[in-house]
This record gives sequence, structure tokens and C-alpha cells, in this order.
Amino acid sequence: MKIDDVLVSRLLIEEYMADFLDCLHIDVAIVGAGPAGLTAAYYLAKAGAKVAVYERKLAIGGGMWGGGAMFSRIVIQEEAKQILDQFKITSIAKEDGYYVADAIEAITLLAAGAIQAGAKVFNLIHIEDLLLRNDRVEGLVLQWSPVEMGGLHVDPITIGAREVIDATGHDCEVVKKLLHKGGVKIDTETGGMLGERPMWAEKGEKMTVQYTKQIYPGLYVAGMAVGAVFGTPRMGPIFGGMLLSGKKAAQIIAQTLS
Ligand code: 48H
Repeated sequence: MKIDDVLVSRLLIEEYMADFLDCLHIDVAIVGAGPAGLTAAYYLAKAGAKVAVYERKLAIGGGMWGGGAMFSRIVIQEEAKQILDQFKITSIAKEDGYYVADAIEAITLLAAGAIQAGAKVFNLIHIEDLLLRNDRVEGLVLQWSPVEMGGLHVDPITIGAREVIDATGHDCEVVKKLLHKGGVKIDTETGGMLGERPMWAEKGEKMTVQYTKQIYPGLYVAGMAVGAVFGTPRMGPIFGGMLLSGKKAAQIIAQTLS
């Protein structure tokens, strides 16, 4: 077969743009393609929602690739084992309900699962703002990451979403934007972000799932963003809470959409 260089360009531009245009109005926009965001995307897509994930880096995966201290393995507790199985992620049973999985296998299968279930994942897109109307988050403001990294003065574009999940991890960027620019109060004791607490894996894992919820009309938190908002402890390289939190966010939103 002869290869036409320009045809290659046209094919990829056509297909990318078709997806991008199709996602101008979506049911759920997820910011951050870490373990929580990808898990939420999978369960939402399975539930029939039109869902897109925006990731500012070139690579998906967030903080999962490096496992703990660059040992690329993750530990998962009994409660989240069924999520590993759902994604066909190999896990080795250890003592007392602990499982160990390969971090790289885990994140690639989470991403593949989400995309094959119908979610769109857009990398190299930095969410720099949100659409706030009538006391509700109604969408996101997107910028190409290289524009943001280069400090170029280029205006962004906007998409509409019925619901938004902040799955940006420790940074919790969407909620920060909402508070900083929207001047609103969120659903915490103080109305603001309480800030992540020191390491305590058992408490951190449970509370991450417990506090996964809507924190302002149209905006939910999942994964480590929950800790930043609700002042729950960090938990190090045990990842069950991230998966369970993503799944819980998806379940709550799927009910809202139906
Ligand atoms: C687009 C953005 C933006 C933005 C950030 O950090 P993550 O892996 O987040 P979670 O919550 O899925 O998982 C947390 C886990 O990795 C972790 O850090 C743990 C368990 N820590 C415990 C401890 O004790 O430290 O992924 C978030 C993703 C990243 O890929 C970011 O690049 C991306 O969000 N992101 N994408 N626009 N404004 N901000």
C-alpha cells in the first residue's frame, strides 16, 4: 500500500474533530484521567451517559504509574477487589484481604476499559475555568496544555456539561477555581476547602469514599480531591479508595441523570 502523508493528516484531524464537536454538550465532564476519573468514566459510560475526560498531561494515569516510592505496584483492599476484576486487572492475593497489582497494568486497563465502554478521553487539555450560571456549574473552559505551559495569551473554548467531576487529585483545581472566581460556598463545614490531612491510610480510604459527593450544584469530587475539600487524611499507595470513589461518583451521577 502507498502511504499519502497528507491523507494521514486529514484522517486524524477529521476523526479527532468529530469527537471533539460531539462532546461540546455532554452529560458528564470529568477533569483528570487518574484512577478516580477513569473509574468514574467507565461506570458512567456503562450506565449510558455521554462522558468525556480531560487530562492536561500527555499521558493519562495521574499518580498511579509510580505506585509507592516508584515501586510500580499498588496495594488494593478487599472492598475494591471486584473493581480490579471488572477491568480484568491481575491481582495477587496476600494476607488479610490485601491484594497487589501492577500499577502499569492497572492504569492502562482502567483507561482501556473507560474508552471501550464509550467514554472519550482528551489529553493535553488543561481545564482553566468553569461555566457558572444561576448558582450551578454548567460546563468547563478548556485550553490546550502547551498554550498554558507556554504562558501564551490565547483565549480558551467552552463545553457544556450537565454534571462535572473534579478528579484532579491533590491539586483539586476545579473546586479551587469555583471558590476563587465564583466566590461561592461549597458543601463543607466552613463553606471552603478544608485541606488534606496527614497520612492515615485506614481513615483516609474510608473517608474518601464516604465524602465522594456533590459539593456544589453540578460539581462533584472524587479521588484525592475529596481529601483536599473535606480535610480527610492521605493514604499513600493503597488505591482501593480511588477506585471506589470513582465508582461511587458515577453511581450518584447516573441516578441524577436518569
Ligand atoms: C486537566 C488536570 C488538571 C486540570 C490536574 O492525581 P491523580 O492520580 O488523582 P486521583 O484522585 O485519581 O488519584 C490520586 C492518587 O494518584 C494519589 O495521588 C494518591 C492515592 N495519593 C495518596 C497520597 O498519600 O499521596 O490524577 C489527577 C489527574 C492528573 O493526571 C493531572 O494531570 C490531572 O488530573 N489534572 N487535568 N486540567 N486543571 N489538574
